[in-house]
Amino acid sequence: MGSTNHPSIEGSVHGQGLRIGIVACRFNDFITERLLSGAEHTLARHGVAASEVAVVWVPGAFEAPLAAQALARRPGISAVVVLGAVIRGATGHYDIVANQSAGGLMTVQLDTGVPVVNGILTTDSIEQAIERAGTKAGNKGSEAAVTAIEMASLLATVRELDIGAGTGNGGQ
Ligand code: INI
Repeated sequence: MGSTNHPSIEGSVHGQGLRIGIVACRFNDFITERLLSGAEHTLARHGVAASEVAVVWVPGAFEAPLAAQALARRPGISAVVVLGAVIRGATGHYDIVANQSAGGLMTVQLDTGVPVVNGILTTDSIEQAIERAGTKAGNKGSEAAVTAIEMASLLATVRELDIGAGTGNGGQ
């Protein structure tokens, strides 16, 4: 992308050598089991070894940020994928659960510097959740897995970039 003579960087989708943590929510597990299956298959297809994937189950989306933080703090973790389903029709506190979990995940990735991919579905109905869990709207677990690989790759590349040194910012 771009036409000027400077490095233009995108992450790759090659997952060899990456170590991925997955947080899966038991709430609405009819949906989240399918998201997990999509994520696991996609990681494998992109070269992530099964031995380098750890799946951690939590009760619901509200608990996901804390588990994601614990995984992200483990040395060697390349990225964390979070899979859940918050369905408006099924809950009175939909907005709280959906917003707090998303905000918490963002905080974790910014605090730790480890990509945390939000694969928590937020839908108005169970039907919409099913559509996004391996039927007509694809599988958001698979998409989250690819995003995790891309962001892990991107950050590794950016951290190795040979720019900034000697420009007065200490190469930070
Ligand atoms: N958790 C979800 O992951 N999805 C939901 O749709 C949901 N609903 O419907 O309330 C939900 N609630 C549980 C919540 O995540 C916590 O586990 C609970 O509040 C205990 O902290």
